[in-house]
Order: sequence, then C-alpha cells, then structure tokens
Amino acid sequence: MSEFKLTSVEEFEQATNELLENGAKVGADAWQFRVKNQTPHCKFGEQGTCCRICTMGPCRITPKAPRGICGCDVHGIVGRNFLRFTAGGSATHSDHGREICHTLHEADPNGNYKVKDPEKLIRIAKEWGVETEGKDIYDLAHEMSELALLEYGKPFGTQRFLKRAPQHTQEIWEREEIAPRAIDREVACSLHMTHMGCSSLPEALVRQSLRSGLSDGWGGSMMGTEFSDVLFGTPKPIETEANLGVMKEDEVNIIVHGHDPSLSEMICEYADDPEMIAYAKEMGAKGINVAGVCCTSNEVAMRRGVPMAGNFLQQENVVLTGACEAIVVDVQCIFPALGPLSKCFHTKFVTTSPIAQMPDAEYIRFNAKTAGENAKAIVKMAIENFKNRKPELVHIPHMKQKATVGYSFESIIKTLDKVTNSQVDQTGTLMPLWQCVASGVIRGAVAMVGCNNPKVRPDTAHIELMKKLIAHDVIIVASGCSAQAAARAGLMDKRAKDLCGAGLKRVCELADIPPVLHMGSCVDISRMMVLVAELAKIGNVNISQLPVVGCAPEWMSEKAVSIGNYVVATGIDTYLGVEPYVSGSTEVTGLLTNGVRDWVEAAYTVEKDIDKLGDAMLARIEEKRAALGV
Ligand code: CUV
Ligand code: SF4
Repeated sequence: MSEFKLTSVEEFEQATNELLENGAKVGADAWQFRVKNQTPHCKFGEQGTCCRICTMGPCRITPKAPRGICGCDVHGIVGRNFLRFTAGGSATHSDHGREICHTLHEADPNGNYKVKDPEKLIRIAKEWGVETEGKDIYDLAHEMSELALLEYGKPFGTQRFLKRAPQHTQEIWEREEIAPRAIDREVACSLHMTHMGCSSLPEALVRQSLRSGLSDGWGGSMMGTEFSDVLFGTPKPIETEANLGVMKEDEVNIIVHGHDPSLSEMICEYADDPEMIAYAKEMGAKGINVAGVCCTSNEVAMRRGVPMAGNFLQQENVVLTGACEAIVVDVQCIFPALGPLSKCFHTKFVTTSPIAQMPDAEYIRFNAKTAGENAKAIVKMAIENFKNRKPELVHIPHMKQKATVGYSFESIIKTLDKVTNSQVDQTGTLMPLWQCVASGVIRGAVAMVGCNNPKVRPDTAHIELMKKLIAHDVIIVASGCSAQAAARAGLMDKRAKDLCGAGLKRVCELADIPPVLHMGSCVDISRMMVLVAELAKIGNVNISQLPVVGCAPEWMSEKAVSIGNYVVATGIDTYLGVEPYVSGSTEVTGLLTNGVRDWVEAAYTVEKDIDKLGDAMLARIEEKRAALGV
C-alpha cells in the first residue's frame, strides 16, 4: 500500500482551478465568480437589521432611524429574523423526516421499499409503547409510520423522543418551556410569533428559537434518521473513498445530490442491476459508477460504501469534470446554478422532487410507489448520455482518499466492545468510551458538522480544526459536509491515527477506528444527541458537564442554525466560524452567546479566526474536565 499522506487544501484548490479552466473553455459560470459580484454584502442583511415582514416597510435600523414604522426596535427585528431563520431550517429537516415516514408507510415485502432493519423497528416500537408481539413486521412498520406522522401535528403533549434524554435535560426543557410539542406546531408558532405585531421581546424569540430547534433535533431529524435506518439498514463500518478522483473516465458517472435517501438508494439499486450494467456496456462504457455530493452522499456512503465525490462547494466541480452523465438531485443544498452549468456540458441535470424544482433541468417526478420505474428511467438516461461526452472536455482530478465510514450510534457501541478492558464488565454500552474520557486517554469529543461557505476558504476550517483537535487527543464525530471534508483530506483513513496524540492513537488502534468518525448526514446529528445522552447517563453526569462541544466552522444554511439551537439547548456549547445575522442586536447576541446558558447550561461562541476557535474549544474541554475533577 502506498504511503499515507493527507491531501492538502492547496491540492484541493489546484484541482478546482484546473476544473475552472476546463469550464472556461465552454463559458461556464461558477460560485467563485458569483461571489465577486455579490461582495461586499448588504450590511443590514448581515447584521439582521432589515425587517420586511409587513408592507409598511421594509424598515432598516440606523442610528438616525432606531425604530421601524411600527416602533419595533433593533432587538425585536434581529430576534424575529433569527427565529424565522431557525424555523426555516427546522421545517426543512423535519419535512425530510416526514418524507421518510411516508416512505415507511409504503414499505412492502414485494414493493420498492423493504424493512431492512426489523430489530430497530421493534426497538423503537417498544420505546413508544407499541405492542409488537406476534405482529407482522410490515403491519408494525405501517402502524409506526402513522404514529410518527402524528408527531408532526398532535394536539397535546411533547415529542416522544425527548424521553431519550437524561432526566435532568428533560427537566430543563420543561422548566424553560422549550420542550417541543408537535413538530409542525413549533414551525407554525415561530411564524406566528414573528408576524407583524406579535413578539418583539428578544427573550421570547430566542426561547422559541431553541424550541423550534429542539423540534428538529429531537423530533423531525430523529424521525429521519431512525426510520431511514429501519428502511435502508443501520450503518455499520464500511470502506469507501472520497474526492473527485472517485469519478471514472471509462464508466457512466451518476452523481446523486441532495438529502433524501429514498431516491439515492433506488438509484444505487438500479445502477447495480445486471441488465443496466449490460446496457451500459452496450453503450460503450465499462460500467456504471454512482458517487455522491452533500448529505445524500453521506446516506449512501454510510450504508453502501458508495464513494463521496465532494461536499457542498464541490457540486459544480463534478459537472466541470466533463465526465458526469447525470447529476440527480432530490432536495436541499442544490445550486440552481447546476441547470445552466449542465447545459455547457453533456450532463443531464435531473430534478425529482416537487419541493425542489429548478429551471434548465429534466424533471422526473419521483415517488415511493413508482420509485423503481423512476430510478430505472434515470439510470437509463444517464447510460444513453455516455456517448455524448466530449473527450476533449473530460478532466477528472486524480485525487481521492480511503475512508472508513458508517459509525451509527449502534455501530459505535459494537466497536467499543473491542476496547473493553478487564476492569470493564459492561459490554454493549458506552462504558469503555466513558472510561477513556474519564481517565484522560481521550480528553473529550467534538462534533464537527455543517456546510462549506465561500466566506471561509473551503474545507480549511474543517480540516485544520480536526487536525488540531485529534493531535490533542480529542476524538471527532462528524457529519454533513464536514465529514466529507475529513474524508477527502484522508482523516477517515485509519492510518490518520498517526496524527493523533498518544492517547487517542491508542484508542484508534485498539478499536480499529479512524480518529474522525463519520456519523452520517445532517439529520444524523440526532445520532450525536443519542450518543451524548447515553454518555451522560453512563457517566452519571449532566450532558453540560461532558467535555464535549459542537462546531460548525463553515456553516451556511438555515438548517445549521436550527441544529446549533438544538445542540445548545441540549446542553452542549457550540462554536461557529461564520456569524449568524444577529450582530445588529447586542441583546440577541448577548442571549445567544451568554444569556441562554442560564436556561440550558450551554451557549454559542462565534469566532472567525479558526486557530482561536480551536483554542477556545480545547480550553472549554479542559475546563469541563477540571470541573468534573477528571
Ligand atoms: Ni445536510 S446543510 S451544505 S448538505 S452540511 Fe452540507 Fe449537509 Fe450544509 Fe447542506
Ligand atoms: Fe417595519 Fe414594523 Fe413592518 Fe417590520 S413589522 S417592516 S419594522 S413596520
């Protein structure tokens, strides 16, 4: 095996520059150019001080005009904008979760979707107090999917999954009145609260932001994760590869992009179909290669080992290779730029969801009943497009790294059994992890999550922070585009253990894991919530006492704010490398970075200097350790 070396950000950039040159040959646009046209950004927007929720406005707050026409001050305006931003993210994750519940409702032993993890379904059913004895697994699936869907609109009570949290956390949520009720209710309530003439009190707006976030993390996202596992299998450690070099010159390249695994799973099925492979050969290709971008990539990488071509800011790059026969998308984080860009090449840009329709695309409406036919049609379209490739435009940067992925909560528990030593008799629990943390072999853990953002040199913050943290014996759990940055750099190669401090290196060797564990897509941050909840229980401490922090150094989406809010509201300090649009209000900023600590025992830190951000996290971890006396 060749010698192990991380791929550097400079190498990433070199590849991107070559691809931009490739694009220049056909007049392709790219985000790098559009950023130039959009900067500097509007100050009112950046600071959150523009209000346009009624047509008396828009109102912009300046020293000369400190109040909107209705008399709302800057804190009310910033707070309302922040809550709406959160609600957007919460709605998005939760609606994704809802789609999965609907897919579960379609599960059929002879249909497109099966129950691949019946044990997990039974486990959740028992957790929810549903009778499982003697029940057909598909009947149970349908019953559970209906109950899950009711969580979105039930008139009374709070989210079922909240019971997974430690008692202390549940008490905080009750005491602070932030325990989420029906998932949709929190989104609707957020929109209601921010209507003209409702709330303008920052405390009330931030409180609802936390509740709306919690309805995502411990509601909609958790539905998405849990029932995706039931349908498609709970991830187990699996080998894969990452970066643009996973695309193949002599095969039909199909790129899946978006979030909902219902589509990508089906595409993978048909790309493996002997009939389709034979057809690809007939068309002059050696085979069919599926690779992914963004979270749908994470979903199929975690369960099938499908390679990850790139993360968010690489989505145009896959087309710029000139070797992409089809980029097939479902929902979220898809650049509308892909439409016009695909026209510069032979690439088919295929949209599939009524929720994400875009110009210059081929729209093949995908649904659970016709999923098989839809997927087959898409794969066929890609195969037939192979002959339209222009050889002079094909440029695949030959860069990729090996990665071991698939660290669901369940597989982490199984993996940990390997580090169980003689003093530990609790197998099948997080006890070994707790002991590693308590003894200081591992100093703590950081959840690295979130997107890329042109405001940060792409992937640098993710990769540099991870390198720094693992060198200090801090283990990383990663998801979303952060996980893909790690994989592309090589940090999910088990050999990356050599970059760790002595303690973490030893744990990596004993458990046979990489130092950065891929836990999945953005909705799978719910897996991290389960992990910290169980770790707190086994260590008999509160979540806020754990030497654990969350970090989104390059985030960009509304979803990321919703995530941040539920991570903070769960008692985990959260570090951001990009500013949310709240700097215009000292009160809202003060609440988020400090005030909410009185409610939920955690808060945000915003720091654009990546090195300082890393130092702040390490200091916080050590502070928590000292307070615990470990
Ligand atoms: Ni859902 S939300 S750019 S794909 S992590 Fe990636 Fe992850 Fe952000 Fe989108
Ligand atoms: Fe202006 Fe008030 Fe209307 Fe907002 S709600 S646009 S601040 S008048």
